[in-house]
Amino acid sequence: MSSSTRINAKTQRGVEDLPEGIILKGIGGFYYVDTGRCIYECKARGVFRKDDMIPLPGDRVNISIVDETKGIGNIDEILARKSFLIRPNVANVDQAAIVLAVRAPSPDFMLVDKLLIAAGMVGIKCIICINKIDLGIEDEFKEMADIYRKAGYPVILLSSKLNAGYDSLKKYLDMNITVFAGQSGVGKSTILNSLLESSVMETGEVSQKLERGRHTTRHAELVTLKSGGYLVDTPGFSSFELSELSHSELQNFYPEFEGYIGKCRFTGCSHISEPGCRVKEALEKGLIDTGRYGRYAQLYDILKQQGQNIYKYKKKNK
Ligand SMILES: Nc1nc2c(ncn2[C@@H]2O[C@H](COP(=O)(O)OP(=O)(O)OP(=O)(O)O)[C@@H](O)[C@H]2O)c(=O)[nH]1
Ligand SMILES: [Mg+2]
Ligand SMILES: [Zn+2]
Repeated sequence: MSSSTRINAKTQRGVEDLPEGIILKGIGGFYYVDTGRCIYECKARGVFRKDDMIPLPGDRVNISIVDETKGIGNIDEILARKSFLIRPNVANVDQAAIVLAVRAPSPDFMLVDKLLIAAGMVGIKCIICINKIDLGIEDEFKEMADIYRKAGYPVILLSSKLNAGYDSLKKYLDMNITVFAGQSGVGKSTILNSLLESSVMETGEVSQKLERGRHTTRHAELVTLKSGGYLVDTPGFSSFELSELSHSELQNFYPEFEGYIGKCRFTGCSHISEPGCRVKEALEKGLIDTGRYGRYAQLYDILKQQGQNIYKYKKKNK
């Protein structure tokens, strides 16, 4: 940020205007707000506290400028949120890029499916990134891509080693806030660095070297793409549990079931063992991926059990 950009902002807008911006990150009570012309270090006024509203990265805000040359301001208003995520704690996320690797680590499809469901539950669209295609043979990663293409998700094949796929990925990122999620080591931070053409994110090689005795406080942070759009890196998951989802709702988060739901012989069909099930018919015809279906059935059982445990717990503690 140069002082000339700040002066520009001042002369073209006038200091009395309330410029609108987006919070990139918050650290120690300061929020860094990008107005498109420069980044202001802002404090949040007490007004949000009564509403229990804590400013989050991704929040659209109105600021007033305290010192134009130093780039200091105040957040006066948080504009209505479209959405907010708890992990990472970011507002207004448009989409999730769910990353898996062809190998190293070998793909955890259950984790991918759970992340797709979790994103679906908060109304965030998803794209699937299959990374490290340099480590696999074509048949292998095409098969992986098919699983998710068949389910209706856009799939992008990537490799940092081959510098492949980034142009296709960029088309999905403009003008959006995209969160990168997935297993540890699949290459999320490497992808962000390639997109940003710099080493902003810490990747596997670096972190291994610094592992011992290191304290990293991970703040969710929006990083800006030159073409517009913001990216959020997240630390990898080793496990991930779905909560607050009932077994009967699970079906709604499988886009490939959509055309069949409500058309089975039995109302309230679970698509597990009932006769006359349209989902199972589609599965037998090969229209629905067997692996995805198998994991649906597995998750259905888990959620049903979870629901029963909650019910028992509530009854006991009445
Ligand atoms: N062969 C190959 N290696 C890759 C590719 N992308 C990333 N890697 C390597 O995979 C390792 C992990 O990459 P990261 O970018 O740190 O993975 P991450 O998903 O951010 O991992 P966490 O931060 O732990 O969740 C590093 O050693 C990268 O160099 C790729 O396309 N091909
Ligand atoms: Mg990382
Ligand atoms: Zn059915």
